[in-house]
Amino acid sequence: ADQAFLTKQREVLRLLNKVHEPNRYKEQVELGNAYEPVNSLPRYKNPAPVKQLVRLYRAGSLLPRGAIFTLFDDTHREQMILLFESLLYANDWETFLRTAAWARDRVNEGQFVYALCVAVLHREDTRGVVLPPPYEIYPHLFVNSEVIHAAYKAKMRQEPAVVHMNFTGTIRNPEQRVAYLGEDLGMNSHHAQWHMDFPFWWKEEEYGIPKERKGELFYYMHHQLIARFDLERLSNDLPFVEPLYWNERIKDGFYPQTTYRVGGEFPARPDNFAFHDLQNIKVQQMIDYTRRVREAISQQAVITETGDLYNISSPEGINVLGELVEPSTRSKHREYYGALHNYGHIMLGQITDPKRKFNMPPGVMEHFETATRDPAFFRLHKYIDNLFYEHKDLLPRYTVEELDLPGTTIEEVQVDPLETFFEYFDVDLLNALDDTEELPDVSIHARVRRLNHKPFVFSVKVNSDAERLVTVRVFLGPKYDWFGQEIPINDKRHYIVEIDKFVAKVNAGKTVITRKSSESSVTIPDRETTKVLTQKVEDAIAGKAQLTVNKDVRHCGYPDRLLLPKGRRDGMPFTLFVVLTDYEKDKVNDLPYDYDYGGSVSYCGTLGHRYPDAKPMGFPFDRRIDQDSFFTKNIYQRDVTITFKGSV
Ligand code: CUO
Repeated sequence: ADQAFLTKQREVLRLLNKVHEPNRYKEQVELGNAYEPVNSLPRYKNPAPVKQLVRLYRAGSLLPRGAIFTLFDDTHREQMILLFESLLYANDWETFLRTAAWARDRVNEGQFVYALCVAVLHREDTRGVVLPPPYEIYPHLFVNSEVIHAAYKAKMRQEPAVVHMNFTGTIRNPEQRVAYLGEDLGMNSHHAQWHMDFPFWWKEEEYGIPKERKGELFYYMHHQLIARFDLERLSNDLPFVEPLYWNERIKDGFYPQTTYRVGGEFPARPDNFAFHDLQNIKVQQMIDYTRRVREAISQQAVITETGDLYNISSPEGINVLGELVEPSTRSKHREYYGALHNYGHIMLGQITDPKRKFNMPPGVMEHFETATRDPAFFRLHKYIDNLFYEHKDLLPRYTVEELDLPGTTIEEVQVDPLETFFEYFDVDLLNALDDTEELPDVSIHARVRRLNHKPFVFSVKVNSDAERLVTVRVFLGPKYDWFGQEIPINDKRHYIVEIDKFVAKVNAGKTVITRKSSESSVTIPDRETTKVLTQKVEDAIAGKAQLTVNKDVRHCGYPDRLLLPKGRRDGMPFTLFVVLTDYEKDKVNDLPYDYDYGGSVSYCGTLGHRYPDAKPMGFPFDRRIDQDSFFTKNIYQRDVTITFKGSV
């Protein structure tokens, strides 16, 4: 890395370090104090947002520092977007840094972190800059209250500490058996980063940064999260998730036992609680939106703002539907179809204080960092997912011509033994604690239990009549349901998770393709800690070591540890699928082997390139399946067993 890049990386880390502490870094403070954004308007490609931001700041109308920021609150979000746009429109790095240094001590820290992270992810001149993991920026959103209290105690006593964290609840709550997934740090940080890469509030034309197939990816990534949750449930003798509905009670309550840095505990929800009208969102409205979306699906056309009908029966229809339901700024008719999914998050987040009588802080569902902790998250998304499948199920089945890859046969698939286990992981809590003049920092970590698996290799033996490039698509699905019945393929497709997707060359004759679990296209490895990252940058700046920059570095990505579901102690049968398709037809970007960016393309797409697969996401399991004609010679299935090797 050159010095210019190292400076950027260092400044970004500083901006995000102990962000709740003002006056942290002398140079940045001076830079911020000396900067008058409104006197520097020509430094911005579009000066309107920064002008408006400063106006609100001077009027004292910004969300105060210390207050809880939620993206789902319109005012909070609009202010955050003003800052994001100020950062995005800064003409050069200098202006970007000055703007950020100015904002760091003046804007609410939640808004600041969000805007800064999204800007760093999208600016051309910060490509390759690595952000600290969200659980180190905001430990409060990732660990429970008990841990925070213990950490404070340790700091007061000036004793380094490792605090054990338990999953929320007790064994009397069956849902707790899968809390290890919903509360997994890597999973929550994947989800939070995904929403930073694909914000629902993104203005493609204005920013000039397209987010192609964003609506479809919203459907697909969340569908995969639920399918993965379902496989964990099955591994723990729990039935598949049931969708919720607006006029039905939510059977399982949730006690987050998590606390805000300032502002108290996250609100809890008792068992069998009903949805309530909020001040600005009514239960009946949600029912009406649902009805309209379902009408659009059954007619295969949505009504646009101009009253026209927009056809959704083509393979691109799912993208339009995704944008309608999330909704994104590209919703074909925001008024008419509402904001089914986003409002769902708010309805659940505010369920226990719907009239805001008690001024309770936002619920876990109102932050992407915490949403999956609540089992109702998966129920909300199952309900949304079922709408998507109502649509997908109206599309014609793939024909044999679409499925087949003539001349190519998978003869055999071999895979190492699949084994999972629990391990410990320590999270640095440094950012959780206040700085005090008298008390220096001591090392304090939370020790969490998390799922992992033994690395494995699989190999695919192919017989081909010619040399060709093939896309290899690997999936895993359940074999039996909760009742022990074998699941027919047309039902199974809903619970099939993607394991990998890559390009390989097959020769005329026989070829053996081998691939490692660590290469998977859905996952990323553990994120680098702030400490390690900071040290590396300082060493590189001092000329003591080299720092290699990966311009395609991804923060979004399912944790590699969770690639496999837990399985059972006595071995749990699953079905492994391998599908070969013609890469010449699948390729999108003009590069050799298009699936190589950043490692997590299947769930996270790419930043700055088109989604690298022309097929509908989830192909070929996204549509109805006729089991008699589905298994062409390039589609292979076999049983595999996942064995859980025990607990720490
Ligand atoms: Cu990711 Cu609902 O969209 O949490």
